[in-house]
Order: sequence, then C-alpha cells, then structure tokens
Amino acid sequence: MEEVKKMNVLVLGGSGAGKSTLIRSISGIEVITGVGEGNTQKIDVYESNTWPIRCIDTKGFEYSVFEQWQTIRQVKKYTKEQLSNKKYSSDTGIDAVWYCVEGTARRTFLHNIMLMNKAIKGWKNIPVFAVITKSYSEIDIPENIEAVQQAFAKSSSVNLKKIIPVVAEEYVINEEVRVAPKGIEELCLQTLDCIDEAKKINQENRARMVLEQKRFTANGTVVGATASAVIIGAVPVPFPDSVILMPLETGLTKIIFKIYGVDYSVELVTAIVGSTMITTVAKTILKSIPIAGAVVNGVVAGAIVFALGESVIAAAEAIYTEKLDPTKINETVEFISEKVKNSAIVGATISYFEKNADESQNKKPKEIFDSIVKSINKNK
Ligand SMILES: Nc1nc2c(ncn2[C@@H]2O[C@H](COP(=O)(O)OP(=O)(O)OP(=O)(O)O)[C@@H](O)[C@H]2O)c(=O)[nH]1
Ligand SMILES: [Mg+2]
Repeated sequence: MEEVKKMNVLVLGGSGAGKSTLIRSISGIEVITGVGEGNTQKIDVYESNTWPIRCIDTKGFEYSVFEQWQTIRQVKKYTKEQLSNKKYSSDTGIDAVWYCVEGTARRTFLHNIMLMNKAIKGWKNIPVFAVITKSYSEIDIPENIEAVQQAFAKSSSVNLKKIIPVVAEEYVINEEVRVAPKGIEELCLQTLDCIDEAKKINQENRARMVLEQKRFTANGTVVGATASAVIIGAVPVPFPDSVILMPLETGLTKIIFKIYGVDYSVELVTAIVGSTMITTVAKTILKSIPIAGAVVNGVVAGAIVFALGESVIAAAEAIYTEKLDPTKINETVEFISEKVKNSAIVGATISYFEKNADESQNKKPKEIFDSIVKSINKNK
C-alpha cells in the first residue's frame, strides 16, 4: 500500500496570535515530538489523525528583538535537522506555512512578515497561507483581508496562496452570544490542495540547502589546504615539482569526496592528483610571471591547490547530482582538468605579479595569496 503523504506545515506568527489554539482545533491532534530548544521554548510537532497534516508549532514572534531572534533560530535549527534526514524522503522538510495574524493587530502585519521571511529564508517559494485568527467579527473580515493583502503586496517574494479567516475555538461574548468555530476545514483543504506543488518545492529547497551546506564545508577545507600549500610550496628551488604537494592534494581530494558522501576509488584520486594537468598549469603560471623565487613558488602552490580544490568540489557536486560518473576515471579527470585550467585564480595570480612584481618581493606569500583570492571574490 502506498503511504499517504503528509504535509508538514510550519505555524508562525505573533505571540498570542492563536497558533497553539489553531493547532489544537484540528481534529485528532497528538504531539509526536519535541524538537529543538530546551523545555519551554521548543518546537513541538503535532500530527493529525484525521488530516494528513503535521503542524510544527513555534514560539510566537515577541516584541523584544532577542526573542524574535530566538524564534528565527529555532526554525533554522529545525531546518538543519530536517536536512540531515534522508535525501529523498517526501516526508521531511517544510511544505507550507500557516502565517497567523490576529485580526485586531493590523499594525504589526508588515513587521511580522519580515520576521517570517527571515525564519524561512532557505525555504524559497514555499506556499504560505495567511490565517486571520480570532476572526470573531464578521464585519471586520473584509477589512482584515484587505490589510493582510496589502502587507503581503509589499513583500513580493512570498508565495501567498490564500488568506483565510478562522475562529479556532468557540468564542463566548455573553450568555446568549457565542461565535462558532469556522475556517478550519477550509484551511486544511486549501493547504492539502497544493500538496504536489508544495512537496516539489520542499524537495528542491532541501536539495539546494544540502548542496549549499556541503559547498560551504568543502570551501572551508580548501581554504585550509591552500594555506598549507603556500607554506609547503615556498621553497627557493625552481618550481616545486608538484610531487611535494601531492600528499596535501590527495588528502584534500578525499576529504571533499567524503563531504559530498560520494563513492570514489583510490585509482580515481591517484589519477586526479597525478594528472599532468596540474604541473602544466603550474608551469603556465610560472612562465607568465616575470620574477622567480620562494615567494612566487609559495603563491603558485597555493593557487594550484585552490584551483584543484574548487575543481574537485565541482566534480563532487556533479557526481552527487548524478551528472558525472566517478567510475569513469578519464572522464572525471578530464572534467577536473578543464575546471583547473579555467580557474579564475590562474589569471588572477599572473595578473597580480605582472602588476606588483617589485613590491611582491617584500611580502609574505600568504599575504599575496590572500589578496589574490580577495580580488577574485570581488569580481564574482
Ligand atoms: N475563544 C477563542 N480563543 C482563542 C482563539 N484563538 C486564540 N485564542 C486565545 O488567545 C490566547 C492565545 O492563544 P495561543 O493559541 O496560546 O496563542 P499562540 O499564538 O500559540 O501564542 P504563543 O505560543 O505565545 O506564541 C489564548 O488565551 C487562547 O485561548 C479562538 O479561536 N477562540
Ligand atoms: Mg503557542
């Protein structure tokens, strides 16, 4: 039997807006987990046995900046936990947002939308349902909808699906007058209506965030390795035969593949690191530099390792997304060679020494290398 897909709905909004009341009003609700922060401030997940909906209750946006930041941090932490889940499970992540605003609190709409955008930053294009809570007064409803619409109109990046006025729990005005609950079914139905779109967006978001995280970690490793390369390479003999950099390059290549969790063979790593392309590129750079010596050698070693690292990251990413097959060793080495040859650092290194040949003699290789990296980051 095919498993029924559930929608994971993040419930956000101002403090006291009625998020928890709304969640409780959905039939068959039970708490399944408490994730995130300590006892009082944690994110709670509620699962409905009636609707295929899982509600993620958050701490409301308070007036104090510190507490607003806490809510945002909670959601980010929850996001991170979701990313560490299985890659293609359709069950994890966040599919939609119920953004709760109290009908009577119009002035805070715009500010809270900004906070919402911060909290769900990685979840681009996620379907958002604006829930106008405590919609006790029928007369106020059209005006409230208009106010919410206007607030969202100023934030064009939000994928707003629908604005739904809700009364989650009966509201007693006096012995004779009571306002009956309303809007819950509509909210659930409208949310489930966009399940296919929502799951697709969720999966794209998770895939993108996972890649961004891997790239970030891998970039950090490359930065560390290049710093070592600059030191190792700074020897006063004609160019460091790439042999002296080989252990570093081997380690770097393996770590990057590990960060991406891709399968690689020892043969592949040996082929990449032993490829003549690395020495060729190093020689090309050196030929174009008008001076020679330990400083130049150190900088060039850094540039080579940097170019290799960036190129291996590109390859690991292509392997991870199944665009490149690591068992095809020649193809993979070719892919990396092309990237190394075209790496921005090659041109930037040459151009640095062309412009600053004289001053460079008095500088430390690390200092020069850092300014070259900075110049290419600026051009990006
Ligand atoms: N009668 C009635 N009371 C409501 C309704 N929605 C919210 N309330 C009341 O409003 C107050 C705040 O509601 P909560 O659901 O705790 O609000 P919250 O958004 O979860 O607040 P935080 O957890 O502090 O962020 C409570 O006293 C609720 O009983 C509703 O639909 N009907
Ligand atoms: Mg609450």
